[in-house]
This record gives sequence, C-alpha cells and structure tokens, in this order.
Amino acid sequence: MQRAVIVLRAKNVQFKVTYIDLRDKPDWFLEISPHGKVPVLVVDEQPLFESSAIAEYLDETVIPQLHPTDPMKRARNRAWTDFVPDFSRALGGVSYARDQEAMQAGFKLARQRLDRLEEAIKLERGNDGPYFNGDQLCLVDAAYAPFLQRFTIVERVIQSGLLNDYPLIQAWTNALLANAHVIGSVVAEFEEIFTENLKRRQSYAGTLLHTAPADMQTAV
Ligand SMILES: N[C@@H](CCC(=O)N[C@@H](CS)C(=O)NCC(=O)O)C(=O)O
Repeated sequence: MQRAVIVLRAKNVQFKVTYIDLRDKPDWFLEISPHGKVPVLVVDEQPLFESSAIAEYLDETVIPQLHPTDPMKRARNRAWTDFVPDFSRALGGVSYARDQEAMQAGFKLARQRLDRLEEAIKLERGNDGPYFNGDQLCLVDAAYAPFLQRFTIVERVIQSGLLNDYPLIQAWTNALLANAHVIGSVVAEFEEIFTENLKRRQSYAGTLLHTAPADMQTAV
C-alpha cells in the first residue's frame, strides 16, 4: 500500500486513498482484491493488485520513469526489489519477536539480509547516492522505504544500534525518511498506530514502550 502511494506521489498522479480495516474487510474490497490484501489500485474501474505489478504499471504509463533506463540496470533493480519480502521478514523477526531470545535470533537473520543489501548498494551504485541508484528516488527505494521506516521506529525503542554496522543502508534510510513523498505516504499519526500494533502483537519491542493510546487499529 505505502509503496504504491510513494510511486503515485513521485509521479504527481491525482489519487484517493481508501483505508481498509484488515480485520474487518468490506465486501466491495473482497470483490476487487483476489487475495483479500492491500494494496489495490483502481484505474478506470479496473482493479490492479500486488505492489510490484502496480509500481511497474505506473512506471510504464506515467512519467517520470523511476526505473533506470538501461535494461541490465533495470533488471537488477527488479531483482533487488524481489528481495524485499525476505528482507522485510527478517526485520520483522526483530520487530515482532516475542521475547529477548527470539529477538537475538531475529538479529542473526537480519544481519545476513542486511549484509546482502549493503553489499548490493556498494556494488550496484558507483556513486554517493543517497538513494539506491543515485540522487533520484526510484522504484527500489519505494519498495524498501516502508520497511526501513518501520524498523527505524522499532530501533528508537530497542536501541540495538543494528544499522550502525551498515553505513550505506543507514544513510539510505535517512534519505528515504527525509523524502517528501515517503513522509507524505503515511497518515500523520502513523508512528502511534504502528507502535500500538507492536504492543497488540505482544512483541518484546512493544513491551519496551510505555504509555500509548488504546484501541487504535492500523489500516496501512
Ligand atoms: N505481495 C503483496 C503482499 C500484500 C500484503 O501482504 N498485504 C497485507 C498488508 S501489508 C495485507 O493486505 N494483509 C491482509 C491479509 O492478508 O488478510 C503485495 O506486495 O502487494
């Protein structure tokens, strides 16, 4: 969902967001979302699902092109975008670990995935960034931003210093979180909603949080 919004914003497309309560999905949504998942992009009454398919469709139909123009570079960008589910699951293993022991195991896997990504940035980029390909936000950036943003919130709570060993990813994360399209891709109270979710999911990180408003639900 957030990836699609970042891409729509980066392309200056007019759009309307409808948030779905994923614990109580409306019938109209289930009719247009084959797997009952967000995001769904409706274009001229035709629904499109899957973040990557939506991002690719937007990149083919609306300027500015966010993928690199060189076919080899573009393919490698797609390959690194395909790494996002593995990467986000690993960070989730830290964020949603139920206790300290599980969190330690989470760090181990997260480090393996962060090693891969840090190396990729080093090899792929050949410039100072700060984004994945250089000084312009691209589709790979839009794919990783939501997970790096969530992990940054978790990190403020757990203060593990995990990203200190990954200077390229840390600098990339800082640039993404300062980007107006990324900032505007979530609701203003996103951090409260996300931290409330950490608590609701009984994560160890959630237990480190103190007071927070009750009964908030995420729709992102
Ligand atoms: N591969 C899909 C994954 C989408 C996905 O897992 N969406 C989650 C929220 S981030 C969802 O809608 N979950 C609701 C459910 O599975 O019932 C994509 O990238 O679009």
